[in-house]
Amino acid sequence: MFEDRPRRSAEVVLLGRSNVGKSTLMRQLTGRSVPTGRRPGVTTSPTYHDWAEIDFMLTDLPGFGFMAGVPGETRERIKTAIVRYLETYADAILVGVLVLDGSAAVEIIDRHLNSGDPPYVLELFELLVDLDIEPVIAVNKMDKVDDRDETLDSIADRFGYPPPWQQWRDHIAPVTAKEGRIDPLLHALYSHLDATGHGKLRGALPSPHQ
Ligand SMILES: Nc1nc2c(ncn2[C@@H]2O[C@H](COP(=O)(O)OP(=O)(O)OP(=O)(O)O)[C@@H](O)[C@H]2O)c(=O)[nH]1
Ligand SMILES: [Mg+2]
Repeated sequence: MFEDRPRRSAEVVLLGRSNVGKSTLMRQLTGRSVPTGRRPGVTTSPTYHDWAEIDFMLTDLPGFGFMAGVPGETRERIKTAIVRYLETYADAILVGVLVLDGSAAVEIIDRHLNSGDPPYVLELFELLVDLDIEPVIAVNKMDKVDDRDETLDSIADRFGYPPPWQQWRDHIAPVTAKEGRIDPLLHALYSHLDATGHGKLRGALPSPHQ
């Protein structure tokens, strides 16, 4: 399934439910055009964005969760593929960016928790931690969120980071990918690249505006 993965030893992956804005974020991070808003769930393999001149790539993993018209069996296959991908390439993956839709995430997580069904984003988050992949929760679509701090505190809490969320800026990054407002994510990525001895890879990513 992953035969076309470029042989790179440093990688950042984007993962998250379908339609949260992973591909939009990818476009902002690479400056390249990436198809967005496509019919979800059709592609079950990752999209790689490789920087030819350096040993680094950014990977857009398939979206998971409910997708209109996609059978449960396909959704299960995608989940399994994501887990296998992370396990197989954990040594190369420096950061796992878990992308959430800030206007919907708390409700979705709580609905699952209340029905006794572990939310898949929390399971994935724990898998990243177990595999020693630094997790960054990119809370996207902040343009649609009115109660910013309350929402971010709730998200922090659900992922086990005691509020206030501002204490966890290396792990919680509010963004509006559609408008190119991604500085908090860039700062979080930079700090993890630096901490893992890959500070030179900063140059592959855009510069923050401030
Ligand atoms: N309001 C708002 N909409 C956004 C933002 N970022 C992305 N979107 C929209 O969300 C929709 C889905 O974006 P994609 O980037 O295709 O989402 P995805 O996570 O790649 O979806 P899959 O490929 O299906 O997993 C598109 O209509 C985007 O324009 C944002 O910051 N704010
Ligand atoms: Mg996409």
